[in-house]
Amino acid sequence: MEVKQVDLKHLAKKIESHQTTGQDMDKVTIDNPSLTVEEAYEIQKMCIDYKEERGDRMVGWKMGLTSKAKQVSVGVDEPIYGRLTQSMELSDPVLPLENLIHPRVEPEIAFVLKKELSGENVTPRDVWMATECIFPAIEVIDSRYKNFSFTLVDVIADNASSTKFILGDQAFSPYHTAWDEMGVAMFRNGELLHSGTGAAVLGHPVRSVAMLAKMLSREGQTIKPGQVILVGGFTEAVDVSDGDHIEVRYDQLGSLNLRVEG
Ligand code: OOG
Ligand code: MG
Repeated sequence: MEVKQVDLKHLAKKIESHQTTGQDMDKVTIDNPSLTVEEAYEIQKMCIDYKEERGDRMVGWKMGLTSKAKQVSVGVDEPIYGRLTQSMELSDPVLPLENLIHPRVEPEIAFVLKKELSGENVTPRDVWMATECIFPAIEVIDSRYKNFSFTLVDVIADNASSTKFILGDQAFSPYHTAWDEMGVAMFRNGELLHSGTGAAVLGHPVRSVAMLAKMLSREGQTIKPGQVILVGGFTEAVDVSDGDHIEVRYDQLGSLNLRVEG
């Protein structure tokens, strides 16, 4: 019997076009139930190659589904990673809705490294020795799948729903505060929707960076100096629509704001 080979390139082209045009699509696992996690990461990488061919540039990584709240809300119970590019970074606290499908925002922090991190034995101590600074951050995710519904393989292939992110202007020393104890509170139009602490992210956000290095080592990849790493949402994400104003207050770091415009 002939075994049908999954055409990863074809799937990557398709997903990447939906990422660019902001049209929703059926889950890739519907027509390709045998797709593996490894193949999904290959598709993710190919999508970024297509973006780079058009002049975009990779600037870092994101971890996703590192908190229980996030895992429960999307029904996928293991951490994943995605790739961040230059065009995803917002330079002003304004989110244009053009080419987005059903965006959600999450309170995060981002590590920026001064030294390369590699290998499957990376520890929190290694991460501290390699970290230059930490920023408060907001991530905007937007699944390309209908109804924001997916399996583990689908969401990996769709670059872990990566869409936009913004970092605060002020960088902080890694020793500024205890990042697991740091509280965040997320407001939409003045209403408090979610709050949590850094401990929600794998017990301590530093563990998310260590886990990323380990996951990348399986693909022979490393985290490079200067790369941004979003550690994963501290709380559930919130839906946003035209005219919304998001404020995230971080203990000891100030606030980040995002205005949503149609
Ligand atoms: C997957 C991406 C999750 C996070 O911070 O947990 C994520 C999704 O929820 O669509 O970015
Ligand atoms: Mg996130």
